[in-house]
Amino acid sequence: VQSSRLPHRDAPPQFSTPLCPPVSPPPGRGDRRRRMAAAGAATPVGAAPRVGLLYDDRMCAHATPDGEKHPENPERLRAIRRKLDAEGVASRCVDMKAKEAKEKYIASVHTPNHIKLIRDISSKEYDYRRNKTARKFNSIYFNEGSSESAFLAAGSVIEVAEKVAAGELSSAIALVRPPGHHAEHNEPMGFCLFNNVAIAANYLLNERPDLGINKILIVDWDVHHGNGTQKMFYSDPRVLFFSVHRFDYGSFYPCEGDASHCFIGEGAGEGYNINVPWEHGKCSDADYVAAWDHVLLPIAEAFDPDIILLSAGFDAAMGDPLGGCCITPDGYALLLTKLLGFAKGRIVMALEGGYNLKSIANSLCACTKVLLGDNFTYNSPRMQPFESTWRVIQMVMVRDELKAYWPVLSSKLPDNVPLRSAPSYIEVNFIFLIFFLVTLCWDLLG
Ligand code: X5A
Ligand code: ZN
Repeated sequence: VQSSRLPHRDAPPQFSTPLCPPVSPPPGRGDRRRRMAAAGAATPVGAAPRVGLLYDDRMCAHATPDGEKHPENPERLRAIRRKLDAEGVASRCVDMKAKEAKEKYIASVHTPNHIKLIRDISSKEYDYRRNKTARKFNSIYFNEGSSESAFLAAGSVIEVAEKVAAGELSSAIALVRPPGHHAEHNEPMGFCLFNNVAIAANYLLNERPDLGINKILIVDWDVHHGNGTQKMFYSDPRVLFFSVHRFDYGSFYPCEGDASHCFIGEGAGEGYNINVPWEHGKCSDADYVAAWDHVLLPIAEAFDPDIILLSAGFDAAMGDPLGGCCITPDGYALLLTKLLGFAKGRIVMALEGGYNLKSIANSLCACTKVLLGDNFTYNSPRMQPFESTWRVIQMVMVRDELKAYWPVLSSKLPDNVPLRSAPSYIEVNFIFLIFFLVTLCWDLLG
């Protein structure tokens, strides 16, 4: 059982969890806290954090054209909003409304053609070829509401990021859809039309030098790889992109090799792209906490970001129909708590995926309470990280290719960690494979 106290007021959240013996905490975290107070953090000592909560019904307009069932549907936003209202947390936040993104801000990330397509796709003239156009892309639908929703989603993340960067809010949550992290320079993809988080990051860095944001950490905990975001900042050392996702040796969506740990950035951005690719599903709080304690947090400490943008998909949550992982609401709360020790707690959460209405509502509620500074106790369900997680963490990235950039990663991993073997469905598949080969031989011989 670990008690995580109010990150804004008390000591920083504990660095480790009993799930997974950590590397020794990097030095100077106490100092950071003091530096933070001295530098005038957004939240004065003792004051309640101001948490922005952006919800806007207009982002429910994007829906499948003929009401076909789809996991990425408007009920997602409504389910979250209902839960936050019912728990009394919405009223404790600063209410924010969506704003359409200006095209010039989107243009830093997407091509003129892409922007024109998303602008025009909902117009009357497009009525007869909207579905045909959608089919040209990978996992995309459009309706008459898509344009407005897409511009609002991008504009909303800009809006909250600006307020957090300016210190008007301590942190913020943008409940946006369509999601963004799969959207590429010149194409919508994977339920995403504009790359909302990439657009906001670009806005802070290039349009608002007055806000003093020079280094941005993007954490993408959506169960899918943030392929679009990775590409946008691949050679940019001002943005450290960290994505943890199912990879399954390249067979998990978006099924591209660039989700592997080998992709560490290029040119000036070399070392500033970090992928933690799971080998299979069923990953739990323990696996994510291990990735946090041994990879993300030491690097975040060294990078020392001015703000954190969180691509907050909740499709790695327990019960998600697409993700097949099992992070609990408390697990998300713990992961978020651990991030609050950086960037003076300036965190902007932007919704990405997450398709089980109950899971996303509960998870977001737990996260909102963390940002509001509520105490919570992480009751370890006594789960252990997978052996594969340990492999991914050490072999992977870090210990070899990345440690040239992040010397902090050279510290030795503990060798006495209790681990569990791969989930049973992998063994079951293996048995089927043997069975298939035996019958095949049987057929060939007989
Ligand atoms: C944002 C997100 C998932 C796309 C899956 C397509 N997209 N099969 O979670
Ligand atoms: Zn996803």
